[in-house]
Order: sequence, then C-alpha cells, then structure tokens
Amino acid sequence: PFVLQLDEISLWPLPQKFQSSAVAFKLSPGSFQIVHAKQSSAGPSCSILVNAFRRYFEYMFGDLKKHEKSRKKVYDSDLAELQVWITSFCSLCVDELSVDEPSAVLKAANVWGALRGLETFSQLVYRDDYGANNINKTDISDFPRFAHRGILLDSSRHFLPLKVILANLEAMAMNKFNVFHWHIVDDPSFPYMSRTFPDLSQKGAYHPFTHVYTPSDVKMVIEFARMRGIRVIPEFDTPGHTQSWGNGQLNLLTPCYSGSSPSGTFGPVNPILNSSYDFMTQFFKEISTVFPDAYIHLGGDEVDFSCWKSNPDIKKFMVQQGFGTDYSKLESFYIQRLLDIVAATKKGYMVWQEVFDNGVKLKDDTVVEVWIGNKMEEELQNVTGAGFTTILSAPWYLDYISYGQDWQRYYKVEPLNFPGTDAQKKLVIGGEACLWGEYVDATNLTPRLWPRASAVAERLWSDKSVTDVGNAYKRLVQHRCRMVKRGIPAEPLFVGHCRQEYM
Ligand code: CP6
Repeated sequence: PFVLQLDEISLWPLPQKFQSSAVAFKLSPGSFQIVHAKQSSAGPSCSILVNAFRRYFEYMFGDLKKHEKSRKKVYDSDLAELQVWITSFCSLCVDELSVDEPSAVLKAANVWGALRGLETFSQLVYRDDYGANNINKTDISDFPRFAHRGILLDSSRHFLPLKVILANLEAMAMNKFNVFHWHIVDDPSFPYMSRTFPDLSQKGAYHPFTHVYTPSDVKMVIEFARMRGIRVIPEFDTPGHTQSWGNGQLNLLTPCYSGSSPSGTFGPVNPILNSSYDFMTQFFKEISTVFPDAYIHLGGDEVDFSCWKSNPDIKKFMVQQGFGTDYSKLESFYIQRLLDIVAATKKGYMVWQEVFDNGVKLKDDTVVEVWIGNKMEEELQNVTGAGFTTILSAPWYLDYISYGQDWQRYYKVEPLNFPGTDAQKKLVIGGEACLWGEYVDATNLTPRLWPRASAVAERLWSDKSVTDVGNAYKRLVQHRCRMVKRGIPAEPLFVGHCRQEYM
C-alpha cells in the first residue's frame, strides 16, 4: 500500500495514522447505509448513534443532484455499508476506521469515539467530476492527543440566540471539539433563568422574556451537545464579573463608598455576609442539578479590590480576620467557602488561574484554566508542579483579531512547551479557544470563530509532529469550504474559491 493525499480529501483535524490508496468506491444514497455491526454492543436503542447515522447520511448525500439521488443501478464498485462497531473495551484506546470491500468498518471503544469516526468517514467522501460521491480505500487509527478540547462562548456581553449556540455546537462536532464552556452570565447581563431565583434574569437579563435561556432552552443545548459528544460546562463567575447579579438579588454585592457614605455603586459579591453564602448554597444546588456534567466552572478571575477597599465594614472585617491590607486574602476567603459549598453538591470545579495563584486550597481534581498570556509557561509549571490538572486558553483568545492569517499563530502553539517532568506534562489535559463577547453577537460570531478555532482543534487533537503550516493551509481551505457547505458561514482564509459556491 502506498500513501496518497488526494486533492479532494481534506481531513481536519489530521488523524494519528492515515493510509489511503487510489482504489475508489462509489457511495450512492440508494444503496449505501450506515448500520450497527452485528458484534456491536450498541444497537437501534442507542439514540446517539441512530441520530448520528442520520446526520452524517444527510451531510454526505443531502446536497446531491436529483439524478444521482435517484440512481437505482448498483455498480460493483459501490460501497454497501459502513458498519459501526462499539467494542466496549479500550485496550490501547485506538479507534479504527477501515474503508474496504465489501463494507467499511468503524471500530470504536465507545459511542463518543464512534461519533468522531463518523465525522472522519464523512470527511473522506469526495465528489467526482460527474457529481457522484466517492471514497477511497483507507485505513485510519485515531485518538485525541488531549482529552479536553473546548470552546468558550460568552452569552452575557451579548445575548446569543439558541440557534447560534446550536449551530456552533454543530461546527464544534465537525472539528472534534468536545467541551462547550458556557460563560453564560457576567457583568452586563444575566440571561440564565433560575427556577430558585427568577429575579436574577427577570431583572438582570437584557430583556426578561426574549433575552433569556429558559430551563427548556438549557435542556436543549445540553441534549443537542450530548448527541454530538460535547460536554456543557457552565461558568458562573464570582465574586467579580457579577454586576448583573445585583439587579435581582438584594444585598448580594458589596456597596462601594465614596468617603463616608455609600456611592450607590456596587462591587464584587459581598464576602463578609452569611447571606451571600446562603444564596450561593441554594443557587449552586440548582446549577448542580440542571447541568449534568461532573464539572462546573466557578470563575474567580479579575477581582477588582477598589470597592472592597472603600467599604468600612469590609475594612473592619479585614482587621478582625487578620488579613491586614491584603485583599487577595479576602478574595481567597470567599472562594474557599464557595468551593466547599460546591464540593458539597458532589460536583468537581474548574477555576481561572488567579484562584490557584492566590493560594486557595483546591480539591485534587480541580482543573485550573491558564488564561494570562505573559508568564504562561511559568504558570503551567507551577500549576502542574502543585499536582493540578490544567487547561490552556492564554494563546487562544479568538476575540483578538488582526489583519492576515491569525489562525497560523494559534496553530503554532505547542501546549507542552514548558519546563516540567513527564508527570507534569500529563496534567495538561487540553485547552480552550475563547470567544469573549464584547464585540461579538449573532451577526458575526460564527464567521469570527470558524475556521480560526479549527487551528486550535487540530493542535489539541493531532500528533505533536503535525506542524506543517503549508499542508495545514491546503486542508483547512477545504475544511472551511466543507463547513460552509454544511451551513456554517466560516470566513475565508485567503484569496480563493470553493469548488461549489454555496451562498
Ligand atoms: N471576561 C471575563 C473577560 C475576560 C476574562 N473574564 C477577558 C480578559 C482579558 C482578555 C480577554 C477576556 N472578558 N469574565 C478573563 C478570563 Cl484579553
């Protein structure tokens, strides 16, 4: 067998091991099917697979010309089926896809691997000059380099309609991302509709009915994501970034003072009142049941001390506690109590790096998210040196845009390029591309995110040695066309055209 990279084939992200030959099979919608393998431990009752079979069939054949769609004649060179075989064990944890006669076989240890394999299979399919679908004889072994491959979307700076979120979950699956980090609330608005505290969105959302995520909206996001093998990790960022919480929850935020009287403005969550912790207990009890994932992101970033410093009651408390004038001790005091509250709900938590930097005592399974760009290597060294798992987002702030092909900058990042032992490197479980929402809403989110986030997707999935920017460019141009064809308005990389123009 010889290795051949056909022009038409454009796998993204690149599999760990890939071999294809010039032998081609035809794929016709009338005779080809995706089926459960006889030996598979999954069957028609597995809604995730059944749903995915339908989805990928549609991707492969949905846009075929009528005469191709209705072709009755079956040729010898037609591929009859793709068998999906869930093995339910994971000896080497390498999933395999073999495209050959009479059937293609996808062997995966679990349904999540099968979803990734179906995406790969669909990416192998190409259109010939006669408008028919083809796939070449191929062998692939694949697995992700990093387990946590996330996208952060911010639905507070601008409200993101459900449609936009779902479309981006769809695009995430095309890029083998598996975590949706939902930065759902922040200073400007509180769109999460809480059953326990309805006033939070009633008074804190941009609009109490139209710009909120109802319980059923949230369910839909979670289910839509689950069908695509994507975890939903919500972030409820405190004690900073909480201005919008104050509208619907009296006395939650710290009153700021100007001289000896309250100025009428508010700062971070008030860390000296028991009522603040009572509130958090009830609030996170709800969150822990609404979001099924084992982790919740608790934020803890960018706490502004100026308001705390102005408040005489806080100052008194600082003295009582022996914190002196070190307000990061007060911050840690708050976070420590919050972490204990959330731990009691049996959830794990993720936090932004400041929480670690301030010396808060963290549960062993805490994930620390490194987002500050300077001294990133040093931070990775420290966090993993202390034995914590970590994810990297500092190099991947996709809201920062610049003229030219900035995807290359994201692509060239090597996450393990910091001083540390092998054991430390193992603690880097992945990364996230962050699209903060200050300058992004439904009108520009999708093209700003794609295909730029695709660069991060390949960095987190493919082998460390996959670094050839020229090769990546060729594949990414086509991958971007494929996203456009599938209804994702991903922006162009540079001058050029798609084989089919879709708009
Ligand atoms: N919002 C929240 C933000 C940011 C953070 N947290 C942010 C800070 C600096 C940059 C980009 C985003 N907008 N809640 C920091 C994690 Cl450069």
